[in-house]
Amino acid sequence: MDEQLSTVDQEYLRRAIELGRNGLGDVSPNPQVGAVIVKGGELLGEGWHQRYGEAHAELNAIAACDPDDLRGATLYLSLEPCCHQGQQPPCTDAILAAGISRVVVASDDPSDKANGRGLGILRDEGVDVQVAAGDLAEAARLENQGFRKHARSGKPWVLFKSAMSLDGKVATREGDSQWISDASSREKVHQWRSEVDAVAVGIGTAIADDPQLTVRLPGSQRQPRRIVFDSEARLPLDSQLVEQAPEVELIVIVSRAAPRSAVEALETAGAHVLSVSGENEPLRVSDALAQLGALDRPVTSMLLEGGPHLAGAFFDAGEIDELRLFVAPLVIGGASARDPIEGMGASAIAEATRAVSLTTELVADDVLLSARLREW
Ligand code: AOF
Ligand code: ZN
Repeated sequence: MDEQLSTVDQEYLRRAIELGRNGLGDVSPNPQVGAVIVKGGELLGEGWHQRYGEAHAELNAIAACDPDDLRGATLYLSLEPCCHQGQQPPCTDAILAAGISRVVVASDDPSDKANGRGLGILRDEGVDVQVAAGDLAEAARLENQGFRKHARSGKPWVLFKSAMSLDGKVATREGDSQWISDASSREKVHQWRSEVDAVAVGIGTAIADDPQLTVRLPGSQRQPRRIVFDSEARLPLDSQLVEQAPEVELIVIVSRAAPRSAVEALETAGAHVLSVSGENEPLRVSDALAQLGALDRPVTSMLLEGGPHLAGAFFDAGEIDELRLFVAPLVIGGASARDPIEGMGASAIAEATRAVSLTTELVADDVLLSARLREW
């Protein structure tokens, strides 16, 4: 609950956050933003940022209103308005030109060009500006974790997903893992793939499963970029990942240990190869994430789909931001059967990473555990 904002304000702000969600998957690397305009208790118009490079939420909401009604209206925003000229004009100009007299904002924009500047401009021009705190602010921040981590660290936000048995195994001792989770759990994963910029696996998983890592849901068009962590450039040229590279972008992360001929063959087949450095795997993961975040079209969010070795390197690098674990009603056993996260891990429980939030959900016969390790 927010003490400062009235119940009515909170309701419209919640609506703005909800509208922002419509941009999920389409606005990246921009944030999801929703806007609601109200005057005298009457809803005048709504809008959201629909697609990267196109109009911002504020402009869409303003366009949905009769311009004559806007003077003295209140604008509710899930994210502070921009004040810079980018692909779009500054929203602060549009807000002032419309004569909007009050702006209520749910969350900050941590990028250098924003960071409270837009709110300062509006205040200087006499607009009454209020910023939410508490649950609503958190809900708005959670909507933009990829945008926020990328703005603050230059790296993509990482969601690690895995499916394990009741005894915490992701495969049998022979490496068989198809399928631990229920078909409806696997459909959820396709939904998550459609919501992130990229899907990543390690070379072990790429060779063992020959996955496509594409979204295969009815009506889905947008595909995440596919990333393989493959130090020695061993990804087979006849793998499904490489064969689809001309249609769906494939990025292969190699180290200096990769033979030049293998790198060239992957590039000729249409893959984009990034060479990372660092003396151990966690450092190479960090370098890879920094390079992915610095691309012309940056990767701001990533679904990490395994396997345990790569997940261990991400975890040791401190780069797993959220975990989603399906627990299936199976017991596999076996001392050599693998578990979701390897690497070095913590040496003492006091050093283990405690989740900042944990939720559970039943998906058919599986339990889905969602744990945030960090919030941005
Ligand atoms: C807003 N409202 O709906 C969005 C904002 O290149 P541009 O002009 O589209 O600017 C993109 C930046 O603007 C983006 O990185 C973020 O800081 C902010 N996004 N701001 O006021 C919006 N999408
Ligand atoms: Zn804007």
